[in-house]
Amino acid sequence: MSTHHREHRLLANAAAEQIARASGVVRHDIALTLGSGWAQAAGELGETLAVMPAHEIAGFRKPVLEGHSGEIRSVRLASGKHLLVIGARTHLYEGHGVAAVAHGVRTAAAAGVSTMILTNAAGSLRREWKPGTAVLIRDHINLTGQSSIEGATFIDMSEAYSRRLRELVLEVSPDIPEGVYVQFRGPQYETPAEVKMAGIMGGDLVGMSTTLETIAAREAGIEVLGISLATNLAAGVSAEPLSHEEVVAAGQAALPQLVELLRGVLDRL
Ligand code: 8IG
Repeated sequence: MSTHHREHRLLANAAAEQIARASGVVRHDIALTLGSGWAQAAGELGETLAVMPAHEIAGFRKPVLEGHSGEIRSVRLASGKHLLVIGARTHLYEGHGVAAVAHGVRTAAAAGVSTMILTNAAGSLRREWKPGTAVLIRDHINLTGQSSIEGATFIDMSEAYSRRLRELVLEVSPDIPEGVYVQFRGPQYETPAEVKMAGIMGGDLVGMSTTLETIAAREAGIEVLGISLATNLAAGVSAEPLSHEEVVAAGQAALPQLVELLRGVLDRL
């Protein structure tokens, strides 16, 4: 194992220890990363045992985005399982590197998590997915040109987004559409030509997160469920220009359905 590897692991272990100390929960079962628009769901999933400002936990930073809570929360679910809610995500476009991006997942792994739910807000290539539509991520295309792992680590990605977990979501929400999420580095939104390219490649959603976290989770042996909230039609799909305010507003309007979906899934895990 490389020195880098060991440093990342040590930082994640330190963070997990802080979380265990603050919450009194030695091992968490499930982690949930909340993307833009999903933050408000955090308090509605079970009994909160502890809330911590993420920047007080090793390796996390203050969120730069409206729509991210910047909190890490330990929640006891009705089932008795322990959920770690990560309301702080570092994006590749912030420029802190891939290790910062993967830190939430590595912390979840160090906290004992075996299932990771990654949520995000995304642009949609499908006109029929109106702003506020939740979409199950079936697969991804990583266009960042980067990976969150290093070395001769040949992780199998043939079912990166667990079929078992997707089927479970379909039990809760039979009409939820499925799509392929394409991650661009950002921070600029795509040009219409780039969106068209993503579509030709087989993409349905465009965003700036998730794929590098999924890779880190698969490396750690964690089962991944990905859910996007389609908050805008991608550039060129609609005549409207893109705005972050639109994203936040669509998230707010969709919140009750998102909470219901998450609760349904968490109940079955
Ligand atoms: I919300 O249209 C949201 N995030 N790359 N493109 C990219 N990221 C996004 C978009 C979008 N909408």
